[in-house]
Amino acid sequence: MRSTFLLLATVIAGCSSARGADRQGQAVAETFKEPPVVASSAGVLRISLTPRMSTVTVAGRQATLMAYDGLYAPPTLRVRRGDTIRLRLTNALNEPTNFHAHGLTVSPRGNSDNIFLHVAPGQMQDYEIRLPANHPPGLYWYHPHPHGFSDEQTRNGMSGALIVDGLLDPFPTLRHLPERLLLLKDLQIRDGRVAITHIGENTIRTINGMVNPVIVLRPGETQLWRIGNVGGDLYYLLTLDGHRFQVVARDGNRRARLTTLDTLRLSPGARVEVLVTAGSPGVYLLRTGDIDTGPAGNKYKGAVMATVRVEGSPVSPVVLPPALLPVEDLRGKVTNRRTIVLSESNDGNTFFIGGKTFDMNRTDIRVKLGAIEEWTIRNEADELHTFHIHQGPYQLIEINGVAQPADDHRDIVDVPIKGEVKVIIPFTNPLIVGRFVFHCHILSHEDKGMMATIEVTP
Ligand SMILES: [Cu+2]
Repeated sequence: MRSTFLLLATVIAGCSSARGADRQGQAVAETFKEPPVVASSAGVLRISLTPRMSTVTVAGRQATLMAYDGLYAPPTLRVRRGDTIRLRLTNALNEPTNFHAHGLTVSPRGNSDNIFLHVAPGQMQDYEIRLPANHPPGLYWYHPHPHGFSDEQTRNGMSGALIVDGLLDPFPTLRHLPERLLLLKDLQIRDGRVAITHIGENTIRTINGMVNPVIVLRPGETQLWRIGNVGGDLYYLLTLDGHRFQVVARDGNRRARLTTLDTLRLSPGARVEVLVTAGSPGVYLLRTGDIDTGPAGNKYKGAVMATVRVEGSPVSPVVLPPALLPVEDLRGKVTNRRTIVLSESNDGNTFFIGGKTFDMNRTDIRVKLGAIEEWTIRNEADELHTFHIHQGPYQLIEINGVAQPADDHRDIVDVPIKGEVKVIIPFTNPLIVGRFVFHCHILSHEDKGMMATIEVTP
């Protein structure tokens, strides 16, 4: 019990003060920093990752957890369009793992972004993931995807960023803006390990592995913040006191225009890239709000995520472009329609798509390359689920019958309780021929069955 109270005290101290006098360690109120970067060179990104049990310090507490190379915030992979990622994954865990590049439009076959490939304990696997020359630039991420282990490994901290460079390149006034990466990850520590605990209680929420880091901007300065929810199961509802966000991209896909929002909602797995323009000198808190995912879901309290200090000499404002670049509208191009039903057992322990739990040997949907399909995703449960499909984004066209603006594509959407969304998925890129999956990105749901297979044939 005592350790639980100490943990709470640590978190509260971290939340209440930017420079917080934390008795237990230095993780609270650190100066903002980002994970190490491994960038491509001459078109190739080479990296080795070794997931293993590691003892790390998070929020001033030691925890023994599964981590890539002992890092709770593992390297950011930074590539350009057309590059190849050559990854050597050495599994030093005592359970299977693998590597998934979330959101990338790349091949699902062989040793590319193939989640059916499992790497057994003690085994090594070389991956080769080729990005097409026209791949959308933006924030993607990587995490393990072996069915039954995805949630646990991701919640332990096995997730990092994958940035395809060039998001702001077409816009002369924006392309040299300073940028920051904010990876949101939650942790529940019990007895020095990551607990499989009820979401909410004793949850430590981190940015790049830090609790309440201090981010400094100059008055009037505009920065590009790339924000990703790379945890397993939690939602974030971000606000920054006295400021608004101008959304450039969602899930690594640039929008047709900047949209100003007070609140950024990040479902598990979602990313958003925003411009933040600092106001007058002062201290402002970046907060996440209270979340309620429904009667059969979870409720958890908000928290302070970071402290933003605006100080120093003012910067003259950036001229924002009136529009970004056009985004393809897939409405009117649909070749086929389907309905996908998400549901769960009454005890909340088994999760279904189309009434079935996941079977990697069963092919649930077959699609011919070239198809553009409209899927109605219906949620019959008493809690939120999300819809994510591998090998590329889709266009969201309706939420509960309400038409949505055709100004972005994305790869994560919430499906309302007892409600539905309509999306249009293009199966048009020859690269995605093969078998892959779609699933709820609340990873505990995915591991308990809410995933299905799809095969795109030539
Ligand atoms: Cu779900």
